[in-house]
Amino acid sequence: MSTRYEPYRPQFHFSPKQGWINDPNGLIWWGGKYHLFYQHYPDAPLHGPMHWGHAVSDDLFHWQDLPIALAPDAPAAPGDRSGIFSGSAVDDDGVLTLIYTQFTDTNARPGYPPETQAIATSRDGVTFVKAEENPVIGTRPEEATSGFRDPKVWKGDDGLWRMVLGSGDEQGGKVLLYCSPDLRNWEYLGVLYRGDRTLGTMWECPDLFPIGDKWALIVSVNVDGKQGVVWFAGRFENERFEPETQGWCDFGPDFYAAQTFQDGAGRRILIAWMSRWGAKIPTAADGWAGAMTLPRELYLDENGRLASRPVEEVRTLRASEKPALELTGIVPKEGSPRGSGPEEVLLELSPDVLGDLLEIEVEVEAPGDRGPGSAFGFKLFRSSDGVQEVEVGLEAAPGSSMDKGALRLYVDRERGTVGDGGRFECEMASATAQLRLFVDRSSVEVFTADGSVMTANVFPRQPGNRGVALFAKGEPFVVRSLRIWRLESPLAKG
Ligand code: DQQ
Repeated sequence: MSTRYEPYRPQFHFSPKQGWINDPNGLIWWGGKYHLFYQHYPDAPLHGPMHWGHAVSDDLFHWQDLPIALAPDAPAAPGDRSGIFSGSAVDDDGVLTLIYTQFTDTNARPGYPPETQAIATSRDGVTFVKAEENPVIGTRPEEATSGFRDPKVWKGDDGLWRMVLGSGDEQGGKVLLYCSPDLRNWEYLGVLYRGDRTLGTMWECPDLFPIGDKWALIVSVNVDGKQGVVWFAGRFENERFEPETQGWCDFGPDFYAAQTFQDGAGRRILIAWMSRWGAKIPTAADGWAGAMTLPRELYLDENGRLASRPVEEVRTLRASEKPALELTGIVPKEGSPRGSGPEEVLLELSPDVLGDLLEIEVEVEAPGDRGPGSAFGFKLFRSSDGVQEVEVGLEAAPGSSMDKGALRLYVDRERGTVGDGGRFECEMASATAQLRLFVDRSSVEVFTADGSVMTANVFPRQPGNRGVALFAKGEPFVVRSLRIWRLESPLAKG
């Protein structure tokens, strides 16, 4: 770790010491440890010839860097961008096996297929050897015109390996399905599931997994400038997937290329790249770019929707069991303004007291009809004069009430970041809003009690912009409880 002060360096999110990272790859619980591989270009904070970086952890928060697991072959010509694209990991009878897309830069290597599937193996979980049989899938099916990448592999109940691959054509995204007895000989079983143009024409990083009594499929989509991860939950029968419900895995701007795995305790855990293509990345000036989201545990809610909550281990980051701040029953003053009354800052918290790594838990009620412009929430990354800040709030559409389900969660970072601005929203489903916010040096993740999430990077304009304030405007909200914990940095502990 550089000894230089890096104001944006995430403390409890994984980030590279130097160079670029994007998609998480090869997530697996293996040899008694969590393994995180990731798309990596070690030489500069930009997407160059891709490698797989590698780190391990006992608890999903304290990561130990290991040597690069997979590196591109020697360049065939100057500027050759060929490299190792995304993929997954399995335990093949004690052999840790990585399955990835070999991306070939056809300018440097004319005549080669641009994307083939390959494998590499390791017995010690540190050193990997590319298989002699590569590529294990050398040609794409004719119907897959827009891409052929990002293999996710698992073992079926019948003992055969299955692989999903991302693809598409001008009509929409597609997920292709393959089957193999030995990870080396693959049979194409056809299109598992396809979408229409409303979700883009190329689906990246597909993942299909059982959850509850259903199967879920997630895909990363890029449509009209919006990038994100869509989930479908439904049935997987006769090598085809039939969705019953559908939604977004995260409503924030910085969440892409998610991958899941099942850990030793049987949990289905998801990690995503906490950024997106084309993002403004001010940390590049410090020589690094990109971070991973908090690990999230997935579950199906009572309506058959795929929902997320932070993994339990996040609680071990709390600096003390008792919150640094605990308030209950903040009720509005008699005669609080109705309708679009002025904004009131209810509480101003100094970073000198709270520090800059926070978990905030709040339970709010919005009784009765809401006036227009009513909102409640937090101002984060706030400058001492309150001019620069990021708002995380709950707002009500006119005439709505919480039990009509018309409250909206929003993150507005327009005035608080040197990165990309923007305002992002998600509808709340529950009658009483419970939120859990995690604030790291350059991100905020908001989890709702009904399983939605919003993830946003924030690169504060000044390093000292770390204030937190509670605000309300318009129709009164009742704060049933507010608890704030200081979090300890896993980096400080090494
Ligand atoms: N990132 C990888 C691809 C994948 C894309 C390249 C998604 O394998 O499709 O770095 O972010």
